[in-house]
Amino acid sequence: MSPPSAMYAETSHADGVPLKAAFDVKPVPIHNNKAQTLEDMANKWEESFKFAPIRESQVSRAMTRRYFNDLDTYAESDIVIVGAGSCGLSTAYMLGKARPDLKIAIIESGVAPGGGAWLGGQLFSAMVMRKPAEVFLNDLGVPYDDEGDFVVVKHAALFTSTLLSKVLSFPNVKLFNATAVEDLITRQDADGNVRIAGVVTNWTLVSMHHDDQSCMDPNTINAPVIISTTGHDGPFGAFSVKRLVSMQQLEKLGGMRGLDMNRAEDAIVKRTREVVPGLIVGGMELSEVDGANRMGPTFGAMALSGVKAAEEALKVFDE
Ligand code: 48N
Repeated sequence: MSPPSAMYAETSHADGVPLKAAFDVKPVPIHNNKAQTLEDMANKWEESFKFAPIRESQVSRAMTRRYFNDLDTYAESDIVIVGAGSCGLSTAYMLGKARPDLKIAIIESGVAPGGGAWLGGQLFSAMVMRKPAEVFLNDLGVPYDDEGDFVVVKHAALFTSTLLSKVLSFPNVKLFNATAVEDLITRQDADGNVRIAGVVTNWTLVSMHHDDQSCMDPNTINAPVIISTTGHDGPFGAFSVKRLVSMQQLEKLGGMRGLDMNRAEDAIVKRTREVVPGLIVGGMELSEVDGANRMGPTFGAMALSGVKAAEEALKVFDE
């Protein structure tokens, strides 16, 4: 087997440049890729198709440099949104549009953001939103069938993917997915009044296994405003409001009530608010605080609760 140095020299993408120099040299594109359009590629796979060369470390550095730069940038954020479900993403959309000057971090425990909004209900793909939530869809540019008092988006994934793509395109919004908020940062004033001042995060797989692995301490993000939209179910559902109870900032949770669409959606939107100083709660997490009914497979309140949560957060920055 050839010695490692000779093996590396053979495989360095700069072809024969000594290994050390290969790491430092800016890769000179040696690929005379003529393809400018997909049509250029058609039926030429054997004749001329070839990917440009790469070294694995370039991929690693391309990812890690950006990720750790983002962690550094958002270690001090203006707003942290906990949960990238339909409410959290709607909140981020409104904030990203309104305030490109604010640093907004979204912490999502799942690898895939979107929460419960990939299906309209059970296994059905169409998503219902009651009017006037179609106003949000119009702003987002999502088409729908108008059924009079409500509208139907042909696939919930069309709504969620459109919303997600818009949110991720904002330069001042960063999504940290597969990352869980596992505690809240607090500050106390001289009178003992507590304000939420940031979040404590860890990789979700770590957060889910604190009981069966040796301690892995968390990371933190400081921010003056936290918007919690962690939903009502799932492994971390209603996380922030449950934590407020365990840290004795809320006496108890009202507990989500039975399904009643007409009562639930108005209540969730109207009650989206700052529950304790520094922490705004929206979406279905809110139903656990006040004992609001659940609405089941209709999503207008999630979108408009996000609109209201953004409005509440901006009051802090507009003061
Ligand atoms: O979709 P959800 O669960 O929550 P919402 O409030 O955005 O939307 C709720 C909606 O999907 C419904 O439940 C519908 C309307 N049905 C109502 C009914 O009556 O059944 O999204 C919450 C997101 C999820 O993606 C979670 O993974 C995430 O929050 N999450 C967290 N992310 C980070 N850290 C945490 N501690 C955490 N907890 C939950």
